[in-house]
Amino acid sequence: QDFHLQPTPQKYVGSEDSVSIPAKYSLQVGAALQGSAAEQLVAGLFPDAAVTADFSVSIGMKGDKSIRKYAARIPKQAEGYYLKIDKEGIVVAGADRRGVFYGVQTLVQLIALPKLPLAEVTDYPDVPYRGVVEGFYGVPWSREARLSQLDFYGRNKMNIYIYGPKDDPYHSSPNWRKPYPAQEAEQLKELVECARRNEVLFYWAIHPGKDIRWNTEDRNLLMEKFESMYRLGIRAFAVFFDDISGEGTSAEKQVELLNDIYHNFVKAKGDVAPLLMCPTEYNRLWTKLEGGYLATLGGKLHPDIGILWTGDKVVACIDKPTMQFVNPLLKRKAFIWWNFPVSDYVRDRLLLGAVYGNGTDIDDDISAFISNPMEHAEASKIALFSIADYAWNMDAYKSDASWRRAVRYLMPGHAAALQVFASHNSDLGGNEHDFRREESEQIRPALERLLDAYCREGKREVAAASAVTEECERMIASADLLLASDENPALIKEITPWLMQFKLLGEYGREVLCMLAAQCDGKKTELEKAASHAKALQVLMTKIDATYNQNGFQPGVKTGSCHLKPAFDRLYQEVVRRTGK
Ligand code: LOG
Repeated sequence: QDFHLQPTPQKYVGSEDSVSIPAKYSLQVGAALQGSAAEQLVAGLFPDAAVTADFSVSIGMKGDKSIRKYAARIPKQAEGYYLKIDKEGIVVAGADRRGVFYGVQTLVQLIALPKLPLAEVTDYPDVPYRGVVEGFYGVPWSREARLSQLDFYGRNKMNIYIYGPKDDPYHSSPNWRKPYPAQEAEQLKELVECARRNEVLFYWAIHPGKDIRWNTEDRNLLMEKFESMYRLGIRAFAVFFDDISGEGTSAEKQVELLNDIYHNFVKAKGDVAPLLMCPTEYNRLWTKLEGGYLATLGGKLHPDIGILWTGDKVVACIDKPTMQFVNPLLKRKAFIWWNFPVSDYVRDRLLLGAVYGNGTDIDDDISAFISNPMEHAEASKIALFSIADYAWNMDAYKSDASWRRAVRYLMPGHAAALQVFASHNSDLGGNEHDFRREESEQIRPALERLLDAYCREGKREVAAASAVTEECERMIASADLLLASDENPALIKEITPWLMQFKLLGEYGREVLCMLAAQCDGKKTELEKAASHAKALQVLMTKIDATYNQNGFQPGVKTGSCHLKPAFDRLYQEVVRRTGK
């Protein structure tokens, strides 16, 4: 049977042979796992355990009696696990609590297969923290979206979520000083509980720098806010100083505040995770070495405080040189905040493309790899799935294969249609960060041949024309299949305007090719018919662009904008030019 565990494990040794779990089995769960997420997951998988049976399921972490025999096989890496399935039973032995949970998550994937293979998995993550920072501008994710995300992180072995949506008034200025109203507070509590069930560390971030005054009053208000968040169950905190100007940007003052929080809040509580901070100079382009900002952080910020870093620019891929620049300055391994697939500076686009461009040799240079996603939560999972895969096992990471698995994961029943849509919705177009992504790669050669032959010689390259027509047919059918599907309603809701636009673009491309054929064959009536339809489709696309997603930044709905739309427009104009109209 064909399957791929997600994220790709470090070591999987399987056999063709399989076992079916008998009706009667015993279950031993290590004492230290009482009440843990792993125990809850296991209880759901094995609800009817007997006291003794020939088939035994043993779950435990290092030191537990239940898995003592396997202690030596547990990887020494944090969050590692050893999983064994044979004819006698199943063993999951974790290096720690989260390791056990991840072992059970792997078991969940294996049990879902038609046959449970006999296998041994020895597995652990490459990067200590893997996850998401909800750190974009725009409409913050809904309660439902966040709950679904946290489950998704658990399944994909991501262990951190940082709550920091720029447009939550209680995260940023001036309301960072105030506690959340009752209803929002309740929802945060619920999220914290959901994160716990998924072994996700729930960080709550504050963004006070736009109007903070460096006095005792604001210091106390910040501490009180953290206290109120602590009372909601939050046990991990971050302070963001990005995108501010003025007094708030002082490195000395930021360090003073953070060290104060570290000693008098984090350490004083005793059960709070390592403090994180996002600096004002959070990327190389914005770093003024002569100002000494980063040197001050590096030298004076308590070494246990993590520092976020987006790379060489606000939006950039991360590689060895990125890390060689920043780590010596910060005097610690930077905590990578990757600004992908965030789309708050290109809001008329969907970024559904493959995750590629990051070095696969940086696992020892980073303390974390977390992604800032799109305001479209469900659509962001395409990228997040691959980011989880990459950060877990960099050596094994295969961008294209991971992307296809991500698409299949989101809509297994419509994977082909979603893949067509995703492959034409990935580039950002020209943007302030000069960050671009490949788009429409498969059809590009045919598009180019078609354009070249027609624009230069007025010839219709038959093979290319039919390849492009077929792609247009696929676009139209994919859009319809997805729009009509109820397989993943949250996703379809987010992408509906783009699906509508995508269908029109397919119809437009098809009609433009009809125009081209008619022009080449000298069929005047057909040419006129096709041209008037193509023109109508242009009008409809403009209307969608002016009607949906009307945000105040980059309003509109762009699709296939990197290669398809420009090629169709160019061909349309060329037919018109050659017709002499
Ligand atoms: C913001 C972030 C925003 C992102 C992309 C950081 C650290 N801060 O330029 O909130 O989503 O860029 O637009 C940022 O990246 N500022």
